[in-house]
Amino acid sequence: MTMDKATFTRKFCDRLLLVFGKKVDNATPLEVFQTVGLLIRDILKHKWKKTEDMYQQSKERQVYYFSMEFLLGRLLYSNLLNTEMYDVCKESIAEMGFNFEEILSQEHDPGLGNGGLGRLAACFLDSLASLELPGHGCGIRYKYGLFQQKMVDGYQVELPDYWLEEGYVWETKRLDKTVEVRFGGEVKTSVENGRLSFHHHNYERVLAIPYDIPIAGYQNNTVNTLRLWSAESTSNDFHFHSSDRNDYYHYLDYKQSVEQISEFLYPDDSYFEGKLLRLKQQYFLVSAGLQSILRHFKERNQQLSLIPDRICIQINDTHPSLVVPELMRLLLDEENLSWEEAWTITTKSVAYTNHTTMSEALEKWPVHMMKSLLPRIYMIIEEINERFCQQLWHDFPQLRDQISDMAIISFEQVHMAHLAIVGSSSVNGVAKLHTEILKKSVMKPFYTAFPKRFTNKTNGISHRRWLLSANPNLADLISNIIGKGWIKEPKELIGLLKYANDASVQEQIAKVKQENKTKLANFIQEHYHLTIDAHSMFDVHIKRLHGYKRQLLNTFHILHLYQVIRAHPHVDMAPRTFIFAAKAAPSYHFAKKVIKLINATANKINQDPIARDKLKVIFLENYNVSLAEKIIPAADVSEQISTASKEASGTGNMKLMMNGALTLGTLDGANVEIKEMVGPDNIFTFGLTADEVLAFQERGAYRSRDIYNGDQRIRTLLDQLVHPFLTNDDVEFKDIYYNLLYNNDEYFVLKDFDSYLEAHELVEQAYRNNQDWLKKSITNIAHSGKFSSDRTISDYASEIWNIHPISIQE
Ligand code: 26Q
Repeated sequence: MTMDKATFTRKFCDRLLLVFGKKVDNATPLEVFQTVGLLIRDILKHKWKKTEDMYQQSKERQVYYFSMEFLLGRLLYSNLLNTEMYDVCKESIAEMGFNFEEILSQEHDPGLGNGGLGRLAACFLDSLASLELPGHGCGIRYKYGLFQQKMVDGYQVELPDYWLEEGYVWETKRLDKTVEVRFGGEVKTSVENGRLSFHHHNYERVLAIPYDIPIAGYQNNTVNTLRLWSAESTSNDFHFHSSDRNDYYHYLDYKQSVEQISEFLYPDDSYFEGKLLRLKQQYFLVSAGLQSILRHFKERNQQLSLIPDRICIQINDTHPSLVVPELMRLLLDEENLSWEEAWTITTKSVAYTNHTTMSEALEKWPVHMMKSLLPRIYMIIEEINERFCQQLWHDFPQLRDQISDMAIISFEQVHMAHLAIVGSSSVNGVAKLHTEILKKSVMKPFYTAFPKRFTNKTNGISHRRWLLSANPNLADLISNIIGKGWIKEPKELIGLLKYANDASVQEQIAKVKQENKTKLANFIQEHYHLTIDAHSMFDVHIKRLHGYKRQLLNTFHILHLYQVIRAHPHVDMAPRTFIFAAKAAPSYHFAKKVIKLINATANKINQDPIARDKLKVIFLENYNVSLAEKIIPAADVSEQISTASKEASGTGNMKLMMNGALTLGTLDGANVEIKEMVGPDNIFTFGLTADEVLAFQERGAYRSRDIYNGDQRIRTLLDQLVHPFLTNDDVEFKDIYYNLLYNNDEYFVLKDFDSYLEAHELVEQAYRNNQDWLKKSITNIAHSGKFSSDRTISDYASEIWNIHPISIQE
């Protein structure tokens, strides 16, 4: 159903009057945005219902993607493209005298994720719908998203992100789909008809209310659902008519404790800390999601043994791994199946994606916490563990020594990764190298026992969001050169390859890049009052702030360049602008110091006339999807410099490559596969390999102090940290200094420094050869089709989920 402009404008005016009591001439941009949102939602509603009906009737398998995070980004632009309403709406809005970009920017970017893992979930939903695949998202409707970051005097300050303040135009509350989730209490057993049964008493009741968000496919009729659960209280358990006036206060306490569950998203500092509220969130998601799936399933089918034929549950990291015991509980206690039947159904239905090999980030919950919060679930985990250890003992004599390493419960902790591996039929890593590390080291004994369970699914990104929507000028140019086929078949981007040397194409690509850079420079001028040279090389490092991502290494390189310029003010170098954006977890002290260091470096360099036309450094605050959409199209160089073996995949690397930036990176995560695709001439790699890093760690053979002692450049840099150079004191950065020298530089910053410098020199040389650079840039874009999440989702669909497209008729 498409609409012409006159109809759209008429409907718009009617709605505006109906909802806000306003005429066009005095409507605010926010009201205009909301009115357009409502109209587009209406268009989606028809297809949404059709899709739901078709799925309801279908006997095809459907996937449910369980994730604690969905980092959607703004939806209006993509929904306009998907419904083919973009041109009509844009023109109508302009004719009514509004600025279209300003209207789009009214949408509060929903920050329901930390970074890669959450954004991956959002890209997956986009691809599922665009490929007409039956896939549903299942998550939490946090009242507060990831904090908003403000810079105050160069320090990160966190502010709450109340993203629902103006309402969320895309969601629909589904009170009729409410379920109940139970916490705490005790479990009693009895024998009924010769069968042991379990009764949960004195638990706390929490209502889970779903809010559904439509996920529209690109120019097709599929509209899938992302269901986000909100925790609410029930007043049914309270006897307000009793004379005990404390009842009311008890009720308020209870209400508060319940609503806390979906209050906020936990920031990730890649260091696991068992917080009770986080465990509550995880069980809340899992229990609500599974109950709703089962209820829906039972409306269509009687035979529970069909569950694995109809349903697949993919868990995004271990965060939702309680699906294993919760599905067991529902099948055993509510549906009265035998353990064996329930176990077969569960393991056939669940699949697990791992996103990290760093042991400090692995989830291990204290037994006492699990036992008191989820007594029945804990009993089931104990039983799963018991049977699993027995199985190892009997079936895998070669692993007998390792049973205690593989157990789900050990040292009074529940190992969620072990639970997830044991309880699922598929375990996958997110890039080839990462999967190999899982198989060779982190999960080795499990791989020995269940080799077929392990596969790789290299991550991908939605080329529709990250190229078509984020960089419309480049998208148009590409379509002019190779046609529009790439939008549905991203592999067709390879058609650009034959133009890599074409002077006219190079010129047009350069022009688009320059426009994007100028646009970003204007944004920086307007918001930061900093003038940057739009013709300088834009070197960008944008991702969460973490030690292993090594924003520190980048900063050291910048400080080193500054040192060179001070020593040789007339040195010949390509002008460069270094752009950072990153949030640090509020309690991650080291990461926050690195932010301060970047800002102090920027301050020093940007103010120094000696560096004026060679170097600029800027830290853009509040990194989120919308900011990424501004930066990525303007990037020349993509910094992907994690300590090899630590970055499971990375997806920013793919977004930047797709927008024509060249990667400067370590052989880590998906960088390895980017190199495989583009070839060594079109990427700059440096540093220790993953094997070398792992060997150093195993043998304890690295000594950062030796490097400090042996390298004058490094000594200068580090000593500056503990002298009044960047700031007026000598203590601000002492923690960084100590971390590198006394904590032995956990992430090999000093070790890779020299090699990083050399790589930067190659980047600079290449950049100075404009034509050659453009050829490399085009080559990168041409090969980026492989990193579309359409490819990733097709791989999951055929190799893990066994799901097929369901075409929705209009
Ligand atoms: C866990 C427990 C308690 C509180 C928070 C968390 C938590 C939350 C988020 C732990 C981890 C995360 C997010 C991890 C993440 O984003 N990982 C990234 O996933 C990407 C998609 O696969 C990869 O590309 C990145 O390499 C990986 O770092």
